[in-house]
Amino acid sequence: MKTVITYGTFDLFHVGHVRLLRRLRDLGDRLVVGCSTDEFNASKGKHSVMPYDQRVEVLEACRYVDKVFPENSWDQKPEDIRREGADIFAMGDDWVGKFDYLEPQVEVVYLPRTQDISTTEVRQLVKSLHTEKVEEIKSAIDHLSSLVSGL
Ligand code: C2G
Repeated sequence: MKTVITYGTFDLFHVGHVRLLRRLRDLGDRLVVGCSTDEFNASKGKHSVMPYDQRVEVLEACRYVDKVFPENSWDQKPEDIRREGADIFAMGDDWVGKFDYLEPQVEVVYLPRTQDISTTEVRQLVKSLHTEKVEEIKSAIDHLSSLVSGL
């Protein structure tokens, strides 16, 4: 039984997350995921749209994921690896080199990220759609008030 361990925020779960988790699961027999808590993200200056409980619920519903546990700090990884009996530590390659210090306790692997999709891009898209909608409403109100003032 080969255990793979990974970490992430997994906010606004998207196809990039799915493809990474599938490839990670294919590296072993069991995939365990450390999900960053809202408090830990706040300490990183990061604020996710989905609260921790919902991000965990989504991860647990993903068939590639066998277990989810909270990530509260940067330095808990060696203890997590020991507790879970992890054989492989793996992340997307935006973290390349950052976790090499975990060898030789565990094999460290970085996988190519999925291009052209990220939580940041999804947030920006939603924001631009929102702004667009607000502009539309504003011009409708302006049009209406000009009609009313012309009566
Ligand atoms: N990812 C990917 N392709 C994307 C977007 C993300 O493969 N298009 C991968 C990232 O490389 C990461 C994982 O999905 O391995 C989760 O990404 P985030 O939720 O952005 O994780 P992050 O906030 O970077 O947290 O202790 C480490 C941190 O918890 C990492």
